[in-house]
Amino acid sequence: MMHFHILTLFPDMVLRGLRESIIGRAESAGHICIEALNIRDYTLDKHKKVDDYPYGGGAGMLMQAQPVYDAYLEVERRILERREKEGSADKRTPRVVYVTPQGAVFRQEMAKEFAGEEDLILLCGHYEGIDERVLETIVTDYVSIGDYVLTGGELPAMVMVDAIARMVPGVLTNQLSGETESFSDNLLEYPQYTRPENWNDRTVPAILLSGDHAKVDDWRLQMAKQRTQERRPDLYALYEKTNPVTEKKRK
Ligand code: 6GU
Repeated sequence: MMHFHILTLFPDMVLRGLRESIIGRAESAGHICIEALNIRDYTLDKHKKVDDYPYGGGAGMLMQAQPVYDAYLEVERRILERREKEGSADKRTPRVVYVTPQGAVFRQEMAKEFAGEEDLILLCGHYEGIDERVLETIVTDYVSIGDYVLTGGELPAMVMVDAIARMVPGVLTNQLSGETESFSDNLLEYPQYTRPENWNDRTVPAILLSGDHAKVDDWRLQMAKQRTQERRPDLYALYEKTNPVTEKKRK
């Protein structure tokens, strides 16, 4: 069972989003566990303040180090206590992912790698960011979900938990789908069709009705390559690098 620990100012937003659908069922089934701690609960400020002005001036407010650090210490304490109780052999210190546009862009390989952790801590920033000193103290990985700016780290954290959780064994009922689908080979998915065979005068490609599985597989690969070339030339370049063209088969 993989444990996600989310440090955020909006725990309800994160939990309500992740307790729906497949990820929600995975939690009910005991494949994963998701907890969210409200950073505001750990402030020592009598007015529950968690932010302040940046030294040197500039726009906006920053999250202060103290409440973030104390929330982190509580998660760390819970993890060690649970591992002790379960007699866990895992001696790794949990990774702490700070979700920020100032990070490496999240990719499928990272999702797979993080899915191998027993515990994963995700830190969501708000306002203009977090005091650098607490980041230097606790963060192991800086990860972004893409080159655009959001108002907070909650949506990115939800994106990452979803992508990571579905790679945890048992979460997907169709065990193959986690492996064989989009990006596992730097290719986009091929087009798919379901009933009816004729819809609005548009028919399903005949080869898919032929029952010839080898031909179907080949058609799907060709379509996946064509679509990747057209829509994601950057990904297609990676595909070609990892799948060099072999000597053409001769008759
Ligand atoms: Cl990970 N966080 C925030 N706040 N904004 C983002 C992001 C992350 N990735 C893209 N924009």
